[in-house]
Amino acid sequence: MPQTPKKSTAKGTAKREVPAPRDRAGNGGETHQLPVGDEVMTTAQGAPLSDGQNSLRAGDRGPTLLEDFALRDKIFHFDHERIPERVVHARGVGAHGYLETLEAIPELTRAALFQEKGTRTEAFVRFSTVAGNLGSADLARDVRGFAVKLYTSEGNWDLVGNNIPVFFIQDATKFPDLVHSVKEEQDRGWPQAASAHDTFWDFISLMPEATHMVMWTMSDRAIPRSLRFMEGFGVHSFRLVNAAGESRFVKFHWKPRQGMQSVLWDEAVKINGADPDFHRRDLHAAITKGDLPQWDLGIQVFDDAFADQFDFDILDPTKLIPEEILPVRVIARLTLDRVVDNIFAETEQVAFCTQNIVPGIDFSNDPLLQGRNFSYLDTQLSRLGSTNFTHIPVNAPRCPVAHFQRDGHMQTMPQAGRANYEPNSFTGADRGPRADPDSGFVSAPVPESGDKRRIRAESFADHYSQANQFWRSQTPVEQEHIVGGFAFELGKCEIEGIRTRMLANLVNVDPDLATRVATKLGMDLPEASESAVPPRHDLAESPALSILKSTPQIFAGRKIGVVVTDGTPTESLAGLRKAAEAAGATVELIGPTAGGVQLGRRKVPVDHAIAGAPSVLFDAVALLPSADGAAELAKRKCAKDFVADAFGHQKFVAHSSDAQPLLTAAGVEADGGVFDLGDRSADEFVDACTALRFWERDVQP
Ligand code: HDE
Repeated sequence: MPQTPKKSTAKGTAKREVPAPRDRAGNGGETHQLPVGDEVMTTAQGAPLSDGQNSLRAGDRGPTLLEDFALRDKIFHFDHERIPERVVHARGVGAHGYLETLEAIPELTRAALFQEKGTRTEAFVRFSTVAGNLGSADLARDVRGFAVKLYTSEGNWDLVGNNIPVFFIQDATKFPDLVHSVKEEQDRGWPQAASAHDTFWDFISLMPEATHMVMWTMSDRAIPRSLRFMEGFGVHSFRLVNAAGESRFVKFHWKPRQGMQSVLWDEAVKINGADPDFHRRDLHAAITKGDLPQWDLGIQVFDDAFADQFDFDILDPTKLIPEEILPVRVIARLTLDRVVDNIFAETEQVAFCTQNIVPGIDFSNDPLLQGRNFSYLDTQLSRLGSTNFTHIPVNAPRCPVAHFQRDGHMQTMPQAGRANYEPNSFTGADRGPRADPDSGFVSAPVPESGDKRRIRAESFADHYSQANQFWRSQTPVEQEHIVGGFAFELGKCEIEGIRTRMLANLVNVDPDLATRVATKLGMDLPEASESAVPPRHDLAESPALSILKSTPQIFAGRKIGVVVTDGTPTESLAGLRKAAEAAGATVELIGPTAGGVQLGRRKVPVDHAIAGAPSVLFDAVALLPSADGAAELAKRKCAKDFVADAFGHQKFVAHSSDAQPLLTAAGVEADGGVFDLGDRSADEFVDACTALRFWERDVQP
């Protein structure tokens, strides 16, 4: 039966407050924000609606009327809800925060945000995976984007970086080829969010300059445990310019104050199934509960003399400058303190552009950076559909904006005054703005000369030496993971010639690495491929390149999954919770079902049912079932997998003596990483967890 229109229950006569429009400088603009709460529903034009459930029709069962402007208004907007997703970095998560200057550096830069200690600059950050589509899973083996928009008092500065300090290619013209090769293959549409396929490794094996970067992407850096636990890098050399016009080169680093941590590949695969939103959920949870993620902003500053004597070309984005040679100086701290209200309006519409810099910061001649500067504006036009994307609140500068740019799609600033050009002879409000040689942006006066040619500098020719340095700087555990990464990915290549060619390149990186990958692939080791310059294997090791060597021992921000059942002793649970909280970690309860457990006389809610919460979602686990509960769980595959995986993934495991049947059913034999809480305290367990994994456990994947 059709519904007869009901009387609206909303307060139809409530007076609606109309917020102030955006001013000339781009500030305000709250008209963009629909009020939230007990408001009268309206059309996009603001007309109040009396019925949100039924369209307008002639008679109870008659045709819908063309004059139903409310239906048309709603469906029209819905039909156009989607915009093109980003061609790369489509899947991302954003958050608001601020950058606080810890050290003023006026001698290095005139950038307004670095003139005084304590200056706070509003920030928006978007983390992303590169290859996957918008709906792909978070734990893809991939580079993570680390894009930071800083709304400085002299314009927006976008530091559009990654969590890996080098890049695959040296010249922007190769970027479309690189991206085509890694994305789904055009004749079949797969794989999604994965580099483990023929076209990617075909391209990489033919482009030796990519070898250094794939050492990183096959390492644990490409499967971070949390976006909070990874570093960020500006990658290119930029310039800092001071008030006297003197400039120096600079590389930017983001160092997570939470330490670094990654997952194992087997965990990544399972997390993607159990919780494809693992990273975005983790970031959201940390910020909303006040465990605010922070990164130190560090700089490596150097002059031409350093650049000239350095072993590699500082303009080559496939190279880094080891921190042991040029230490990172911390100058500011980034804090993320607010999740977005609306994913589309903020995370999706945020438009990062590498050419967004401010007085005091400048570009270098890195050919990749120069190409990027050309590309990002373009992509925003095709994604956001208008040159006026700077009016969208997440993109709008927080400082005054004054220019003679006019009109275009979705112009939202009613620009006043008579003149829309300059020079003009008007005065006062009709005159409009003028450029100012003293306070305006001045490019660093770097002399340039040379013949116009399509050429790759000889100083860019060494593709293997830093790859070897990266390899030798890793711990044996990390080296084994790299071998596993290559073997998995190349094992997915159907064309044998591609595998062989890649192995031949790896011989140049390190014969031991190549041999181990070949063994895992069951292939013979080929001769080394031809190399433009002889690879060096004598560069000093750089501990900063290893996660395990350089990360602080810290368990704060991590999560312990605690298995409980009816009858779990409340004192052991309370003891564990106390120890975890003292370390800044969280405890989540996992019950046999989602319905909670009976502890004494209380029914206690749980966070997860064990069938839906595999141990890969936690950093360490504790098994505190009652004796009956353990016997029941020991019969269930999900519970046995929970324990066996935690052990196999080299996690710290705590258990009560009642839990023994479950450990036995899972095939776990106690070692130094397994804590019987009958013998050892919860504090000892949590203290051990600061090592994050019990790497001594010998587990064959
Ligand atoms: Fe990007 N890149 N990129 N890129 N990139 C984009 O811009 C491009 C490169 C990076 O969260 C696109 O808005 C070219 C290096 C991040 O919104 C596009 C080249 C680094 C993000 C684009 C590069 C990055 C992007 C796609 C080689 C690390 C996500 C959507 C010359 C230093 C930003 C968009 C966000 C996004 C082009 C290489 C980082 C198409 C042509 C090197 C973090 O414009």
